[in-house]
Amino acid sequence: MKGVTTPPASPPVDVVLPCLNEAEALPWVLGRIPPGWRAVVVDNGSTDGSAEIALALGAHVVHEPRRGFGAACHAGLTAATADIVCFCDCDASLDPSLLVPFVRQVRERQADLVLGRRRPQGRSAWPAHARAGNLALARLLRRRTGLRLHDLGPLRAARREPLLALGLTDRRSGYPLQMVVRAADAGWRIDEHDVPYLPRTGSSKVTGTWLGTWRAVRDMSRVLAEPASPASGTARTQGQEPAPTAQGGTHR
Ligand SMILES: Nc1nc2c(ncn2[C@@H]2O[C@H](COP(=O)(O)OP(=O)(O)O)[C@@H](O)[C@H]2O)c(=O)[nH]1
Ligand SMILES: [Mg+2]
Repeated sequence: MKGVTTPPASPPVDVVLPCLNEAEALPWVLGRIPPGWRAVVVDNGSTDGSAEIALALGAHVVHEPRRGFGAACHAGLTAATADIVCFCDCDASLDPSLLVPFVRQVRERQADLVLGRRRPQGRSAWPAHARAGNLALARLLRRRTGLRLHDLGPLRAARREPLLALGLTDRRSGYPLQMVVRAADAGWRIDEHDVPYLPRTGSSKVTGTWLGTWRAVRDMSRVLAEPASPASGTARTQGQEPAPTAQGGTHR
């Protein structure tokens, strides 16, 4: 009997998890991926068996040999197939189940990009220098784009195809900022929600060290120095007055 082979259905949501030596954190993180969603763990050259652990726990594993937070995130975005893509760090500092309302908002077209504003739980969750740096960055972002965001956190949700169309080029610490700047320039509606920020499992590679922070500042300064694209629109954060367009509607 001839069987009809249907192509495997895409998951409704892909969650990209950049991963560099997160063996300890992976079980907690993957255990909190909402049912029916797919975890896309991007292994960035781990030496602690992270890739094997992620595979054994049922995640889709992508290998990105080029180091860098942006390289890992972008490899995950390229490998994703779902209509909606989320990002979450893989260090157990953020609970991916908190993405459910983010995705609902994107799906219902109430926002184009939803970000988690990190609210540290306990003193060790977020070092003071990282917190101060992030606040300064939010101010610079506001000056550059008009967006009133408080954080540029790694927990986020958006549609895959428009995300790819942003043509992000940063492959290091500037990636999350470049995503927001370019989305703002393209007139996306950007929203943020408070999310608890927990002390990470294992050791930090970016903002938990002075070198990592210095690199992040350098990468982010580069992104902020990029000229806005000529076709850029007026970005809005939710709750702000809509910017009128030539047609009298609201700009997206
Ligand atoms: N810094 C860095 N993080 C990476 C890389 N590849 C994957 N990651 C992951 O990116 C996430 C954020 O890194 P983390 O060290 O927690 O940064 P922090 O939260 O700013 O201190 C973690 O899940 C890392 O495992 C990389 O090349 N560099
Ligand atoms: Mg972290």
